[in-house]
Amino acid sequence: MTDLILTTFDWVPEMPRGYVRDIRVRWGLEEAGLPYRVESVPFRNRDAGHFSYQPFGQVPWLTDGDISIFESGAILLHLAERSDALMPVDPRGRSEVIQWLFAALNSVEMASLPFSLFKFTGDTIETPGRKLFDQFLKARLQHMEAVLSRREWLTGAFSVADILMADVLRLVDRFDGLTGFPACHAYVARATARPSFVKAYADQMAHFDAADAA
Ligand SMILES: N[C@@H](CCC(=O)N[C@@H](CS)C(=O)NCC(=O)O)C(=O)O
Repeated sequence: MTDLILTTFDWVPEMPRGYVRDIRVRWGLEEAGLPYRVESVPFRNRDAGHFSYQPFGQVPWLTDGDISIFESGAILLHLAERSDALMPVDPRGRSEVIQWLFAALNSVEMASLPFSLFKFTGDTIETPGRKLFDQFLKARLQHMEAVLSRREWLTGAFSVADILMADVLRLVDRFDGLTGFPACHAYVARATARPSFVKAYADQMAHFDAADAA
């Protein structure tokens, strides 16, 4: 029996499948070769037990023995402490990974979420607010385009920062938001071609397919 347990929903609608954030954790666990198992909580009826692990009633969370962690970024940092396949051990390398991990979540995902949510809901109504959100995202993508046109990975080697940045950009790409940003698009393609991502994606899809079949 392994100590690492990843918890995700038992079922989600078709639309988010392949993009539920447990994929970030699965991907990291696969890159690091750490053994783990997956447990489920109900998507429809979220009880107090669920909120005691994830105060927003969301997924994922990870338990490692008697430690329980929510927030995909925090979970990946926790795993990175256990494997240099996810973060180098030298102080400079570590701080580079940590800064890019926060950049993925706080500078890029923060700008991309409104765009993705509009796309998810199928809302196409042009409003001044919507235009502002689109411009905000484009500005962030322009800066990422400049960065990614000069390097293969965000830091010296593939790391948890790439898992987060690639996953954030992957959702933008799903809705054709990377048109005009070829380096960002190529980065997503490069990252998601990694065997660990391919397995993580297949496992998430199989998890939700199994729920349909049950
Ligand atoms: N910042 C959180 C976000 C978690 C999150 O948005 N989870 C989604 C699944 S991808 C969720 O649980 N959605 C259901 C809800 O918000 O009610 C993280 O990165 O872990």
